[in-house]
Amino acid sequence: MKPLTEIGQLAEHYDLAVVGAGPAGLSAAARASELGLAVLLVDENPEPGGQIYRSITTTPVTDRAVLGVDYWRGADLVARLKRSAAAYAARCTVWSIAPDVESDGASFEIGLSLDGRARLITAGQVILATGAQERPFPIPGWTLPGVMTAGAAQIALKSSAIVPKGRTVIAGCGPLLYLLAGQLAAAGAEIVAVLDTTPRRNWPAALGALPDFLRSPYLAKGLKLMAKARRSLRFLGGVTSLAVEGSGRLSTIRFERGGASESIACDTLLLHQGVIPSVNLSNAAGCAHEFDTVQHCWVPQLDDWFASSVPGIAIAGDGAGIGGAESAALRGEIAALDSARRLGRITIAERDNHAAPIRTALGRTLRGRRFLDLLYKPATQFLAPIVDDTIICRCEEVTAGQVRDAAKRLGVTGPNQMKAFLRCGMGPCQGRLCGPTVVELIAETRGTTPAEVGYYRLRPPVKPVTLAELASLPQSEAAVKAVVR
Ligand SMILES: Cc1cc2nc3c(=O)[nH]c(=O)nc-3n(C[C@H](O)[C@@H](O)[C@H](O)COP(=O)(O)OP(=O)(O)OC[C@H]3O[C@@H](n4cnc5c(N)ncnc54)[C@H](O)[C@@H]3O)c2cc1C
Repeated sequence: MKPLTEIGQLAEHYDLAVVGAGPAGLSAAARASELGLAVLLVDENPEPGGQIYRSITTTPVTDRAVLGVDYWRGADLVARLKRSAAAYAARCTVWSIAPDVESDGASFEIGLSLDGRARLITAGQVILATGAQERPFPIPGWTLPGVMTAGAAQIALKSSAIVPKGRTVIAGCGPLLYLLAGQLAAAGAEIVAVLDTTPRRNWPAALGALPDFLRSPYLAKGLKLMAKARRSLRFLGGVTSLAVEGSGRLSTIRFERGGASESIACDTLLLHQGVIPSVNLSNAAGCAHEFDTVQHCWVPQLDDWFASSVPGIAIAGDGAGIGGAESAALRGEIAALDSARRLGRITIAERDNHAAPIRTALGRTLRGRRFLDLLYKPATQFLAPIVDDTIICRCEEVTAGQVRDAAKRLGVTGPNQMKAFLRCGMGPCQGRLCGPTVVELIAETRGTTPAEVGYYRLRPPVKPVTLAELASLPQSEAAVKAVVR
């Protein structure tokens, strides 16, 4: 591996640029490099590992039992990258991907930012391995200090061995809820309750997918995780509403279950409602997306090789649809094989031969996933918050009531038009936090589906980049066009 610490060290051109150094990106970069491609792997984090293996090379959490065996498996992926010849730029953010006008569409122009300096480079192929984000979970009062996402608490734990302060409540649903609760408790957090919002009515739909789940690797892992968490923590199921109370900061979480109202005094509330693919970069790069009704989220349209609708851009890992870390790594390898084939480095037959055993393993890792997706589909009232005052766009402070009003009274039919009326999706996060909720609220108000409503049309830069950085870009014709675009 060739570590790059300054933007000037990047080459002008790579055969393949891989965005994201989680399991998908690490595997894709290593495999492509092993096949002889000139590879650049970039990630905005200081260390490789992505979400699951975050800080694997530097974490101060040395007790292996705290983060669990799955976490430490990431070391093998990083070691494979280190053995490869791939270039790796940490703390490097990709803010744009567009066809390179000077190469007549034969390569992509990629906008990068590292240490306050921007740069445009080109790459013949691109693999987006940008992973997942937690599903937005707006409830009344969720913007008060003391409330954060469970994933954010996990980031603090993995990267800095920090656990939440005081009496801590975790609320939400999804398989990761058990993992996160278990990890934080093992690390010494005082978890006073886990409020499970999994809708009981999901069970009939999920039961149809149970046979595959019973034959899947998820079963043993999931049961072990649940048994451990339930044995040591106070789980309250059937929670149907949540609201944060406190003056200037969280002091109480109020919730309903079984038709009765209850409350718990706490210092920290961690929210988690599953994860969804991060689609901002793929969306801004022009890749077509569709609404997956089982995972209930937007996913890119891909072929069997994870190639998107934009020739030359593939999307691997959880960014292609939630499948977990093992499947992310396998999907990264398959996408890398196809990139090598597209660049003419291997034949179709070689690609197919290399991919066959990986596909078998991929089928095994994904078996049982459908059961989890159906069981942990969030309740409607958490997807489209009922209480009108609930802030859904934190950047622009737009409420659920404002979106409903615009959809009903002003006849706004889609999220792009909603931007013009309310500015939701126009702040620094560029819709990452409000997008899914805005779509749900419009669909609910207009009596239609998220698929009908559509999603934000995003534009580069997809991540904040300063004007000074843009202004300092070399003034080639392509650079001027990149800024003007
Ligand atoms: C907060 C959180 C915590 C999770 N924890 C776990 C866990 O403990 N166990 C588990 O099984 N699953 C976990 N998951 C699910 C999960 O993401 C894994 O299935 C796995 O990490 C997916 O791998 P990936 O390679 O697809 O993406 P990721 O591991 O998410 O890696 C994506 C990488 O892309 C980088 N990136 C994204 N956009 C850009 C950009 N524009 N420029 C530069 N870099 C960029 C990110 O910094 C990140 O490192 C978690 C998900 C989230 C959101």
